[in-house]
Amino acid sequence: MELTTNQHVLDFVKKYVDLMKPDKVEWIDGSKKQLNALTKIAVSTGEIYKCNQKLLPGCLYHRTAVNDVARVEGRTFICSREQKNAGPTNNWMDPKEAYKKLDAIADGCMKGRTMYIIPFSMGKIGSPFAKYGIELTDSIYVVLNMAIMTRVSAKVLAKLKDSDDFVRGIHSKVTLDEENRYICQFPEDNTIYSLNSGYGGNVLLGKKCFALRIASYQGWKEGWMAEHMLILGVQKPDGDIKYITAAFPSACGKTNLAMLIPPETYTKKGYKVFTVGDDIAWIRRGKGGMLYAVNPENGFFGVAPGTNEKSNPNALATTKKDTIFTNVVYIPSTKTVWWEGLDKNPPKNALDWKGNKWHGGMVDADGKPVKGAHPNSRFTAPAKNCPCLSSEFENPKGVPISAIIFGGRRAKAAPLVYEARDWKHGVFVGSIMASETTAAAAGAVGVVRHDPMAMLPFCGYNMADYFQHWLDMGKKVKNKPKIFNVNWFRTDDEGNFLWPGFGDNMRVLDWIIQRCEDAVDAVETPIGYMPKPEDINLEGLDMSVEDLKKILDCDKKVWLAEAEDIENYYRTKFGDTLPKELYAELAKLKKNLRKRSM
Ligand code: GTP
Ligand code: SPV
Ligand code: MN
Repeated sequence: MELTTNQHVLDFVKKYVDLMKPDKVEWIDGSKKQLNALTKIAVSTGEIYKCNQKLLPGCLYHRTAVNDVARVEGRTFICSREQKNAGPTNNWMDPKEAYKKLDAIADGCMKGRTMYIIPFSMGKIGSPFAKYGIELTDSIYVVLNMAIMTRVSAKVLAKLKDSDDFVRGIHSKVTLDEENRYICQFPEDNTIYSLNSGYGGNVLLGKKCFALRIASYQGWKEGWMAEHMLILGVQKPDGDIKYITAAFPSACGKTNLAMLIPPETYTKKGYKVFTVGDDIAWIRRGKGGMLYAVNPENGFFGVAPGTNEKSNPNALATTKKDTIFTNVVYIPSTKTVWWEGLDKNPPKNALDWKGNKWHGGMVDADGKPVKGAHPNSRFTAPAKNCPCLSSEFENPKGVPISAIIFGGRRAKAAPLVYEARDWKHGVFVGSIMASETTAAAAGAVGVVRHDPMAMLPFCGYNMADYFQHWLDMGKKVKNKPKIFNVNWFRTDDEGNFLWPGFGDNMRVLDWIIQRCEDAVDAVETPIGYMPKPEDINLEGLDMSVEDLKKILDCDKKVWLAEAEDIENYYRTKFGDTLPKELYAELAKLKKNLRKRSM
């Protein structure tokens, strides 16, 4: 039954029913009863396996197609009317051509299938931050994931009333043909069109496509920001909570930092960390001349490999019920799951992420280890399962931000932490972010590339305008967050990490908070303010101040080469379109690096 009389919604649905020609149409109200019935169907067709309901109540298992395991940046397009509005860092297609191409692929693609109509909200329904969407899909897996990751409910349609202000999401698996896979965003039409994929970021349209690509465009037009950032709160022994957001590229540690458990030297003093979000932050100006952030999502779509009782016990606990596991190892005898880095007891008789027989210690014909879980295998878990979920998670006004952190995966160059001198310099620091690529996107892994603000794959408009928007926001905000850069991934020449990371990142957050409170001094270096090594708390850690100094360095030769690379990046990518302030910051960096006294 139709859940609305909104003519815009009905027209939208009709248009794609006529095109895609499903046998059946089903409106999703998000009720447990309906989701259970859909799960039953998906189990009967083998799309989904039910896990052991005693050990993992409500948990499900799914494998995607082997050629469909990550975001596909090469096939992701911003279809703005003018190419210059997609900018130099995005793939662009003319919207008319794009619709024509996609409609041709989609023609009749749902014959023999059911179209599910999912009304969903990004952000708490009815809150000032909330934005609504309708996703059409032929995948039960998508329906079940959206019901965890977003707020799926008929209430969305009630709130929408007869308004046209909703994002239109169109998805079909079609035939999962890689050659015809397209993830297209039409920012001027509030529309997302995704064909021939069944993998997370390509098909859970509320996430990257809407909450970042479309929302970043909306934020630019409406004076707010949509960022690829986690949000966490650090509660100090006196009870005061400081909120921090952090932008790291995909698979570079957001979920881990957001759910961090502080080392004992902190917990015994009474420090606690609370999670508001692990991937996306929508940021607006608010009370007290500050920036406020909300997490528009309702769940976590986290990287499974490496998640364990030691690295991230909170994430692990979050996945113990009502969770969907994708592309991890499945153990038929116990109906449980496993992934590399979960524990030291890999199963003896299991199925790998491709569905092939697999056992721990398996090697291929060349003697190389065969992984059981895909490196980008994921869990989809409800936020409310998270033991350290912030009490402010649903606060419609968001949380006030004291600090913004940028960071990437850099084996060399970038120090453990440094602070920008001011907002403008901070925007520069974000704009020069570079990071090694990961398995979260199809393509080579471990290649350093520029990824400004961790938004390279997610900015829905011209990145030069995005930089200007950042600069403009700074001008409008009185009590601006301080901006920092971190790097947990420095290695020695053998490739070993030089910083313990994970929970011990609290030691860096501690310094950051002290800087926000003017409670600690810093050393001025050519790239910004750095901690005095003795100001990073190393208590309980097997690390000397000498070791720490190795990752709290600013090697001028390395940074001069870095500056050349930034100059080249700026000039060849952006040329004259780049805000002049950023060229001025680059000139300042070069000048500082040539100064003897610094
Ligand atoms: P997306 O969901 O793709 O946006 O990823 P994310 O940024 O949330 O990354 P996540 O926290 O899932 O971490 C990705 C990988 O980085 C995992 O394999 C972690 O084990 C590893 N990792 C996270 N934090 C640290 C750290 O502090 N040090 C080291 N060495 N590895 C880390
Ligand atoms: C990322 O790649 O940054 C993710 C996973 O968070 S996906 O939803 O696939 O984009
Ligand atoms: Mn992400």
